[in-house]
Amino acid sequence: MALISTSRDGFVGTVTLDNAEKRNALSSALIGELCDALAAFRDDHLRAVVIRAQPGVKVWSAGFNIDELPEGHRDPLGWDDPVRHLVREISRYPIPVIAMVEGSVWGGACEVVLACDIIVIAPTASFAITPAKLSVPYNISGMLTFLNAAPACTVREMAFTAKPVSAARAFDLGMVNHIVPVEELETVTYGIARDIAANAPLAVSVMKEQLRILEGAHPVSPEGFERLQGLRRVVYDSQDYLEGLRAFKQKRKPVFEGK
Ligand code: YZS
Repeated sequence: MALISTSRDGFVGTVTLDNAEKRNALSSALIGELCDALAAFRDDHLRAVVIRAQPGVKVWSAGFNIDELPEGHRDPLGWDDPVRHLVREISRYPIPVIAMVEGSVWGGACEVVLACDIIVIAPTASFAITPAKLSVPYNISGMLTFLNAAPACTVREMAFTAKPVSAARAFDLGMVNHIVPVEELETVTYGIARDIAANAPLAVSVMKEQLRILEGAHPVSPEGFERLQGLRRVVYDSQDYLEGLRAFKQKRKPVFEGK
């Protein structure tokens, strides 16, 4: 069964997340389809891509498919994890990607949206950084996505509390480009997409790559990197990580003991 659908209008492509039953959780299957759609749009030389969910959804995406997280003693968010592939694909994609969001956005999906080039939201949107709810050690480049998208004090509050930030607050903090009434979401989003598509694609594409490289220009020493990986390992080797996964599957609140 297709988990996304696609359409195109002139130089603008659209990917619609289409698995509302599972709240558009980012399974490897859904991400595979999404990456294939992006590749097809790139091969056809489209000039702007919109990623959206079905109109009226309460949940834009529930984030990483928790059922696919490993059962401990393995980095749950390593280099080959599907969410990492998708974030890399969007940020290295030579075409601007616009996230059009109504409804809540959780965890890995929050990173996916914030990795997009332009974000247009309805007042129903909200954003949560959730690793602390599950005891997941978020990966290092993912933390950089958050830091590039929001002030450090906001990232800290969002990461430590795991509470959703409202659409209005996300806009006030500069995390998103536009907040518009839901009836205007498509008009504004596709207006931006058409403006981009009317411009010089080589120049747009190279500016996108320049910004990606400049945003990522944070040197980390080998020792610092190894320290962070070692600290992350303590988390995914912990009892709390297993408890976080178990509690989600059993639909109950986790009881964390810090070990
Ligand atoms: O019971 P069924 O089979 O119908 O399935 C339910 C949910 O189990 C499923 N589902 C998910 N399955 C896998 N992974 C998910 N993230 C996920 N979210 C939901 O979808 C079916 C409908 O879910 P309900 O809970 O009944 O829907 P609803 O009452 O509308 O509540 C929607 C929310 C989104 C509030 C609720 O599903 C929820 O809290 N989901 C988990 C949100 C979350 O914490 N996501 C972060 C996932 N973690 C990550 O992205 C990173 C690894 S990290 O943890 O590091 O941030």
